[in-house]
Amino acid sequence: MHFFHRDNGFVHPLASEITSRAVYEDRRNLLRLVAAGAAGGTLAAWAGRNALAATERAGKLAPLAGMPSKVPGAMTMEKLTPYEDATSYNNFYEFGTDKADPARNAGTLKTTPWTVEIEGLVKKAGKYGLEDLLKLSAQEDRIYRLRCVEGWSMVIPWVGYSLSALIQRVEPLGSAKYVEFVTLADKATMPGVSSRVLEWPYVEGLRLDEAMHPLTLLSFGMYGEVLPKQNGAPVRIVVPWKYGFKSAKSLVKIRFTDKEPATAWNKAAAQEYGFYSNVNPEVDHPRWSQATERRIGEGGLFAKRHKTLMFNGYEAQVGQLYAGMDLKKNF
Ligand SMILES: Nc1nc2c(c(=O)[nH]1)N[C@H]1C(S)=C(S)[C@@H](COP(=O)(O)O)O[C@H]1N2
Ligand SMILES: [Mo]
Repeated sequence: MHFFHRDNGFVHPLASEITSRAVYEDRRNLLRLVAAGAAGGTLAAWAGRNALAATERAGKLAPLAGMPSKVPGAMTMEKLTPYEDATSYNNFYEFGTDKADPARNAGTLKTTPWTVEIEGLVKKAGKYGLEDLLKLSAQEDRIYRLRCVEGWSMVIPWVGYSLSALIQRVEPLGSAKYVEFVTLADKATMPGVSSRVLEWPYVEGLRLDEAMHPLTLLSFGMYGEVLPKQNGAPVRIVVPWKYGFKSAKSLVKIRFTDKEPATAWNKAAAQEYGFYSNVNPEVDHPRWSQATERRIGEGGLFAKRHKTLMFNGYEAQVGQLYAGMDLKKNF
């Protein structure tokens, strides 16, 4: 980001309250078929799942069942990014700055046991084990666009639940206005943490109302399986209307504060990466336009670029959070 030039191309049905086991299974099968490139991500393709079952990818990771989300806007029908692309073209600087580094190097990440510490302006501070977090709320499938500030995008079927479920459980104090996300920085297992590309640990943050928005996801999986390490196992944040770097991976701490958190990319280059970092085609990065994006998996250099959408296409859901704000100043 700071170091890279603009990416220019080179390189359902609604769930009923009680969703049956069979529906979960069908949904997962669809996600796998799509991941294998065997289906187009449409319900029509879903209907053909049995015929295509033989092409199902051999699951390398443990399945993580989710039910189709009921949160408005959480299920784009755009074609999913192939699983292979979403798990081999990554930004996770703790494992190196090359797009292929996380897939190559993240095998060393030890994800069990794992705890997330809740601290700061909150009643129920403490360490929460992954097993408890997994059960805290019902897991949902959510298909979100992911737009990286570098000018590329993907469509990823995540599994998780609204971060608001966790926030409500831990009871923030009235004085809490922001949420800070701190991610793992372990020199022994993360080769990038010895470099000075960023200040470690990687820190991100949201305003409390942004963190409480139902689209903000606490994610444990993707493509119907537990998160691959390169995608931020075992638990990460996904904020679909903001540039990808706000979606912090491999979370170890969530801190409630009354001050805007100092975030990793803002500390590295404040004039380029603001606290808000809402996807906005009208606010260019100082070194490149943000008007369009390259969809990963669509044929590289010769594929037509997509128009970038305001708030990454989630304006109807999140626009109200920024009513009256100058989005050019608060970039
Ligand atoms: N801890 C941590 N989280 C991170 C990053 C990182 O370098 N370290 N990169 C961010 C960036 S720039 C993007 S675009 C997304 C990429 O997520 P993905 O690899 O799952 O697509 O992760 C974000 N979360
Ligand atoms: Mo990114």
